Amino acid sequence: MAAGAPSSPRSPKGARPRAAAPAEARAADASPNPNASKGKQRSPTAPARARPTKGRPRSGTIALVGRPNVGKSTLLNALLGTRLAITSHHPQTTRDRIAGILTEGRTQFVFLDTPGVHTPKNRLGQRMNDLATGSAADADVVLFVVDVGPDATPEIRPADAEALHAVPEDKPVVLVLNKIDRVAEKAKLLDVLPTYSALRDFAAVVPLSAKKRDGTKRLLAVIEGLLPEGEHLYPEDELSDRPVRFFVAELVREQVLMRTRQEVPHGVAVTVDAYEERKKLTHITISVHVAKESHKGIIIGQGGKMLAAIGTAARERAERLIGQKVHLDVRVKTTPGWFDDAARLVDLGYGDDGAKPKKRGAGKARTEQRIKP
Ligand SMILES: Nc1nc2c(ncn2[C@@H]2O[C@H](COP(=O)(O)OP(=O)(O)OP(=O)(O)O)[C@@H](O)[C@H]2O)c(=O)[nH]1
Ligand SMILES: [Mg+2]
Repeated sequence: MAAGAPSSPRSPKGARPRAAAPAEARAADASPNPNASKGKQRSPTAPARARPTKGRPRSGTIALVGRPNVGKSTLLNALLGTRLAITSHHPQTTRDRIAGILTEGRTQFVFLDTPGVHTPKNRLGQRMNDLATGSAADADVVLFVVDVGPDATPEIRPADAEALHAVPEDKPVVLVLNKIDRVAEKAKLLDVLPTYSALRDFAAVVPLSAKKRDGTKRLLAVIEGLLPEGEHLYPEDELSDRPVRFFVAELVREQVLMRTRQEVPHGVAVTVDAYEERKKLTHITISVHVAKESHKGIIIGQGGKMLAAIGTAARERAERLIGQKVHLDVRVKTTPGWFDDAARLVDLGYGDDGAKPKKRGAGKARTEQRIKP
């Protein structure tokens, strides 16, 4: 995918280099979408607590860290009040560090969604873990996210304990108990607290449901109290440090995650080969890279049906994101074993560039089209 893509979307030179592929399949789709531009609004259910407009500004980075599938990306979206990061029921959905920026009054929250901390099986997995632990080390505040099951059992999963171990001791850490909508007997949550508190001196413990956006206002208030005083890190009208093209690639990957199973989704990478904004239409060419030739047929589907469905759904969401009609051209390529090949990982957007949030005015990428709140 186009992590930190280097130049203006108007320039074809800014396209990520294409990986070599023995064959290509295409699905083009540019039918009109009456809902275009709706997606630019923050949801009306977004946290809307009035924040001070006077006094010293507060600003800082807040890393969302935890094992895969606990709901970090869902929580990021709930805090921002908009669907920025892709989510899925597959573990290891998030592969990059993605900044989501929320400016309320004099306070700016720079949330860093991170990949789930896990036992890596390849270079990609190692990079993902490095991004998570690096973000935790660099951030001002860490939200350590765990999920509670329907029984709210007080046992700590070893994988949770390991992920917490990766968070530096000196960080203010807020323990977020997510998915409380699944717990029928809420009083049981109290039994969970002593077990976790024995692991670390948490700055606060906040039970919530990211999916239902229940408890996010309280979490924002807690975080605000932990943020350092300082000027805002980003312009107020910015929602992410990533350019639009990054999110378009993610939308395509999200469709693949939704429609495929087992090892297929884990072996898929998505790159933007061309991104051209015209007056009334944005032309985008995307490559879906699969790790095995046999996976190519699965993504294309019978008579090209699967690829067409992926293209249509991703295009509709891209149109809402960009606020303009989109012509999306999706190709499928086989790039064997890309997740263990250092050079291929760089080609596919998984180089070292995603490790740190790009600050205001830093580098050429700032000239790329941005998502506005
Ligand atoms: N019931 C319930 N499900 C949730 C909640 N938050 C997230 N989920 C679900 O949990 C699954 C994983 O959510 P993600 O937000 O993708 O999890 P993640 O921690 O970002 O996962 P990785 O990116 O793989 O590390 C999805 O199916 C979500 O819909 C919640 O509050 N309640
Ligand atoms: Mg995620």
